[in-house]
Amino acid sequence: MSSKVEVISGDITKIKVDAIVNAANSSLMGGGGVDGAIHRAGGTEILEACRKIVAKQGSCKTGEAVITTGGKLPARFVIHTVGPVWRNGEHEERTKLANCYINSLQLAVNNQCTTIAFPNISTGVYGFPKREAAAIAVGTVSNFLTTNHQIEKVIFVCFDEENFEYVKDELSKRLI
Ligand code: AR6
Repeated sequence: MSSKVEVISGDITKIKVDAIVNAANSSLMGGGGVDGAIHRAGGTEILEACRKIVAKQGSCKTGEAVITTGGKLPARFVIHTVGPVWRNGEHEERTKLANCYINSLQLAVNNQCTTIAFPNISTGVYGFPKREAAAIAVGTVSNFLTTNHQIEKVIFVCFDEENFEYVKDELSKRLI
């Protein structure tokens, strides 16, 4: 699996993959952080698609994921997932964060994607401790790739140095 997963520093809106993942909120109506950046760069088509999804199925629950067009982004699709707000670690935050990665990957597979990029879900305003989030992200993606062979490339796109170092550490542990 090692060569299939990489970590880079950068802005996820610039990445040309089949799908980029958005750290959204359950309203799917946009927000700050990476969510704001994706909607700004991708244009109104993404929000329109989100509105249709909400009209049909209601809001997106924590740990779940939905897919829309990538609009003007280089990525074909945006997968919107809702990470958990960190409270004290006793509200199933870890399981819910892992579900974000699993459900996003499964949705990518269902839509014939082979390449996908993730931001560090929940580690911004949602306050999930970054080191632990990195371990969950890398562990969950690695497990998924052992049983699914359609995904050829997973890129962790880290906006801040701390997340980059933690994800890099977690990946290097798995290369030994
Ligand atoms: N590319 C990649 N990563 C980014 C970018 C970018 N352009 N911009 C920020 N990040 P956050 P959350 C990183 O707060 O914690 C929104 O308002 C950032 O450094 O975007 O899941 C939503 O609408 C951090 O490591 O998402 C929700 O209400 C990571 O993205 C809420 O924030 C996640 O930070 C979700 O909170």
